[in-house]
Amino acid sequence: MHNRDKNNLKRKGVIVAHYGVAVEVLFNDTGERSTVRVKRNSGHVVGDNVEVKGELLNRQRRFSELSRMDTRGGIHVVGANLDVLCIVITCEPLPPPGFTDRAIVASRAAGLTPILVVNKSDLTCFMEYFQDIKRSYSGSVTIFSVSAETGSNLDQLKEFFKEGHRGVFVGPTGVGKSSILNRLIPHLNLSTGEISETKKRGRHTTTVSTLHLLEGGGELVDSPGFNDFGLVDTSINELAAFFPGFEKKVANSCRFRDCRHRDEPGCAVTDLLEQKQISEERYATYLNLLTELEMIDSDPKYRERRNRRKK
Ligand SMILES: Nc1nc2c(ncn2[C@@H]2O[C@H](COP(=O)(O)OP(=O)(O)OP(=O)(O)O)[C@@H](O)[C@H]2O)c(=O)[nH]1
Ligand SMILES: [Mg+2]
Repeated sequence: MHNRDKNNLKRKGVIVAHYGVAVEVLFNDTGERSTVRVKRNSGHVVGDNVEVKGELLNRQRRFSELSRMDTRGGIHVVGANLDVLCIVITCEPLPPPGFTDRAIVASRAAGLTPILVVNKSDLTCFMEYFQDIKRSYSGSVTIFSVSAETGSNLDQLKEFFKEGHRGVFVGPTGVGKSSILNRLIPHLNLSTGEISETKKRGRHTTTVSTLHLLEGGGELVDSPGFNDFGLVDTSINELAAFFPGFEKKVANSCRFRDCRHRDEPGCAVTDLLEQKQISEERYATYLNLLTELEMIDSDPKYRERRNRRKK
């Protein structure tokens, strides 16, 4: 297409990479890509549908948005127009305590389906770890056990996505998010990093989010690793309903309708704890999340944001 035509045409596309002051747009009509300048902190994210005319870029309304809060209270939009959150975890490096539960709750609150992708099945630490994960999460979310190293079970992931899902890989640095994508998409060649021998942690190899099309159908976003998954758009009432393992028990099972499952009498969740159907560690995560959400709820800035979004 000639440049003159390009400048006059309004073209629709999707943001596939974000480089701070520029975004890469994949156009729907021709499959071409081009870089368009944006203001720093313009609010655009990977997955945003846009209309481009010359150097002007208009963002379209999002049908979904997944946000998280970092430990300093900063809010980050992980991606737009996603329907699946792929939580990538492994036994080396282990995710921080509570990471998986936080990610599942955030995903459900944003209307995304969470899936667990447990990577590095070739490692000796894997089997025991995977049994633990299955004990905690089977029945709540779909779990894939994969290895980017050997390629094991990656066809199951492809099969899942070919229905046309758009997912984002999230997880701590070094779990193998980019390595899995490299295996799923031949010739992709994303940079992958070494894990430091002393700290058993990755080194933040991926620095920007990028969206990739899977050959058989579906789309996946690779994102930079992070450890902190503070909830932003979840209400206190939603927390227990979305917390993995509580799902069936919470609806109408407690004596009090407004039970927060802390120390109220006749609580179905503390029953679960006594019956050892939920671990002390995961219940502690629930209580931490509850306290965090109660604090957020008393902060007018966040309350206003959440009320705006629920409209
Ligand atoms: N043994 C084994 N190593 C793996 C596997 N997948 C990834 N790795 C290794 O783990 C290290 C980190 O992989 P990356 O793909 O860079 O991890 P990442 O999650 O993208 O990390 P960030 O981009 O920093 O968030 C690399 O040395 C990979 O070779 C796996 O299935 N088995
Ligand atoms: Mg990476």
